[in-house]
Amino acid sequence: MYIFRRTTIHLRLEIMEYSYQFTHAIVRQPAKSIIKGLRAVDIGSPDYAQMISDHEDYKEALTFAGVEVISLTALDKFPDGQFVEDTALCLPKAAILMRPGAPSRFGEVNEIAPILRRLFKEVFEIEKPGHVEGGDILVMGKEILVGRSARTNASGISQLSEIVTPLGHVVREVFTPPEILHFKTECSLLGPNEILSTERLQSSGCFDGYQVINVADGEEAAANAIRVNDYVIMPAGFPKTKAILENRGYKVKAINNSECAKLDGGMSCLSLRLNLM
Ligand code: CIR
Repeated sequence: MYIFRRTTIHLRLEIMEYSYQFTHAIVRQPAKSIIKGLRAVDIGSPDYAQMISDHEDYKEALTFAGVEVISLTALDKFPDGQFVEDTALCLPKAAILMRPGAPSRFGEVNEIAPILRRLFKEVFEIEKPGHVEGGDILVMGKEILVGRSARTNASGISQLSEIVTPLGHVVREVFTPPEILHFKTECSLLGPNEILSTERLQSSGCFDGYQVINVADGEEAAANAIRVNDYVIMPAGFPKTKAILENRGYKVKAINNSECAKLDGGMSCLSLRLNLM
């Protein structure tokens, strides 16, 4: 009995640690077609040279945090192709291919599938009529929060739940507020049980049971960050939130995100983070 309990505790810790301990990250180079990328509100065309330079900094930050970066070539036919996070969910034991809710992004999944099939023994798929985009998924160890949104529907969430339950996870369905693209546009995993969030997302009650740190007022876009091993990688230009995190003991790296932000993209959407131990 004692041994069983210890094993259970060990597995729980392991599954939690996997949520921010990574060995690899997959990114895709931005394509020149980014100017045609999807956006909720047009606040100007992204500057390609700046985006490439930011992407280099992003890859460097990932490397600095201790992951091996797998950089895929740009895909001109998919203007949003650099936002690889939306195409798959990578768990310790398996990968799940998503089915984006944005029709222009369907084909991106076929582009990432062969790479994930090489890296994972088990690869599952979300099927019609389900839709899920990775940006709506927040893995908190055993529990996986999935936000229903304009891109992620009930069928997709229930398929995801059926796939991940035998892998030791539990899906909690939450709701992405209509004014934001993805659930993780406004929140991120920081540590075991700890989430960075905007106040407006937290006030929906979706984080019951978790410790929540709010971004500073007026710095809502800082909520899309990623914890990678010992570092939190966040968008630059949000000094108050950076200070909040540093005061809590987090090591922070800030990366310019001005161009991706024009396409509603941020730190999480630019990579698929994997633990291939
Ligand atoms: C889109 O609308 O699909 C892209 N322009 C942005 C995707 C951002 N993805 C993410 O936050 N996971």
